[in-house]
Amino acid sequence: MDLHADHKLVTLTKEICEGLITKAPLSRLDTVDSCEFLVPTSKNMSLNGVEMIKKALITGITGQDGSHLTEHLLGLGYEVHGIVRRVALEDPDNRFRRISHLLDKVHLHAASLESYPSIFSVISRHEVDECYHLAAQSFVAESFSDGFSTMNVNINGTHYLLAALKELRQHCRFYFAGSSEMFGKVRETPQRETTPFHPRSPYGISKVAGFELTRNYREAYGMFCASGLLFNHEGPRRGFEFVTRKITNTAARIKLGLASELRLGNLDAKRDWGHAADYVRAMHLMLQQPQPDDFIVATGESHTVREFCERAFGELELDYRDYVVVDDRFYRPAEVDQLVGDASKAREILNWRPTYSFEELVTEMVQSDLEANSRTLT
Ligand code: NAP
Ligand code: G4F
Repeated sequence: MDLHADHKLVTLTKEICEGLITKAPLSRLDTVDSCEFLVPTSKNMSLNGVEMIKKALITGITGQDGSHLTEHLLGLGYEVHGIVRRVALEDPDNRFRRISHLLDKVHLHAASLESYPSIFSVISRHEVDECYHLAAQSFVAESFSDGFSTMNVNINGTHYLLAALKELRQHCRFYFAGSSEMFGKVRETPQRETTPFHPRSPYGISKVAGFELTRNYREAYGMFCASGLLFNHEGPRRGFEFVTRKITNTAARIKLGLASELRLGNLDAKRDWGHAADYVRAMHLMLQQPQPDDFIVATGESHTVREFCERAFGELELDYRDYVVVDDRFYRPAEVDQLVGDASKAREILNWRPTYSFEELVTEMVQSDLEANSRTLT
């Protein structure tokens, strides 16, 4: 029996089974004091008045993508669980700022990607149907400063999750947050699912390892494990250290008289920038397919950091050349010069398309930062 084929196994109590057996057009697999049914996974459904609410577990729920994905899944009727790590200084206003509007709707569990027992414990206590593994040390520059932590969290954390799911919930569908950084020194343009990897940073290497682990669990154990090869995606919730947010936030501060210059590294690097709200839809779609597979998610358009600056400062009627200072400190030991993705497979199979243009993305980020910085003045 092919358990991937758009169905999942659910366990029901004997009473509910008895009510369903004669009525539901489902495969009955077992009866003891509970029974298991194969039900379609495409949406939450009601069986004889029993609401089959899907449960999702998100690692990295406090991050940019985690917050957008949580909103998306809640909107689809999911019960959303998230893993958060303990920190010494509790600062909920700041720590949970991206999901502060969702805190009463989600279930948060303390666990660390660095601890297999903590992950095992969360998964053993909650019968999740889908697991979105987004948590990572995600800043490429930091991975050059501390490659060991990056590798430890990004590779072992992925392995711990997969191993715990294999032990406890083999039918849980798994999404791995792969990255265009895996293509690094690109072998062809645009990059496709078949383009060979040539990572250029400890971060990129860790993502190749996570991708291969995910594929191996799919092939070795028949688990539904899919990877998204996502190109850069941004938005007003982007971390301030990433170049887009650094540009929009500093440009807004310059406009308001709160800053006088913007120090950047390589202005000629090219990236395929989309909007995070668009990209989380693709993550969800990947886990609704009949078979697990890997997909590129990209806009197919590439711009230089310089073009991003020009557009962002232009939005505020400023000329970036008057404010941007090139600073060697922000160059990387090995750069990824240009990335642009071919998302035709996602378009055809997932029916996924980005809705934001490059111009709309920059405008939204600049206006959001202008508004936020203006508030600090009043
Ligand atoms: P992000 O904003 O940096 O969020 C990272 C998340 O990971 C945060 O929730 C963070 O929690 C959590 N985390 C980090 N280390 C952890 C640890 N040791 N234990 C538990 N949680 C930990 O990243 P993002 O932009 O949302 O990206 C999500 C995922 O997609 C990442 O895996 C990233 O590498 C990948 N990706 C991103 C892009 C992109 O352009 N955004 C593109 C391709 C792939 P704290 O709040 O506690 O720090
Ligand atoms: O914004 P960035 O730091 O993003 P990067 O390195 O492309 O990585 C992001 O996208 C990946 C997907 O391809 C994700 F997997 C990853 O997790 C992350 O979300 O840098 C973009 C470009 C680089 O070429 C960098 O050298 O901007 C260049 N840059 C120039 N000056 C700068 C700066 N980047 C940063 N962060 N800060 C600068 O001052």
